[in-house]
Amino acid sequence: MTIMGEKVMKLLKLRCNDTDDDNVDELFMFHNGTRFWPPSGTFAMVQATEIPFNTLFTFGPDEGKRISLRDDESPLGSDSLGFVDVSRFEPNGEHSKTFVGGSGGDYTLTYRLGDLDI
Ligand SMILES: [Ca+2]
Ligand SMILES: [Ca+2]
Repeated sequence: MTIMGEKVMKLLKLRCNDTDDDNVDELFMFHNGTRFWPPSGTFAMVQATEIPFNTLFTFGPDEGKRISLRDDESPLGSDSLGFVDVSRFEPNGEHSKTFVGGSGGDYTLTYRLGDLDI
């Protein structure tokens, strides 16, 4: 009997290459449509900075994941800064992708894929 490993994705860092707003964005992120970061409120980032993550997601039966980034514009809602799609069929190791499909800003997500023995 073969014991299968569980495919996992660990977020490593988020880099702000350029903000959407003039100076600072008020960020929050979603994993497959569920808000997960920050735990409450928003996180402020300015151009040419990055923050580390240590967030682990398991794929389970899913073939892919979507990480979405938004910039708060309270009280007028929020702006989409795009998404990063991750497939379980990408090779294990570190990857960096720029958020695409948003209305502005330029952000790069770095993550690692691997197999967790279960
Ligand atoms: Ca904005
Ligand atoms: Ca904003």
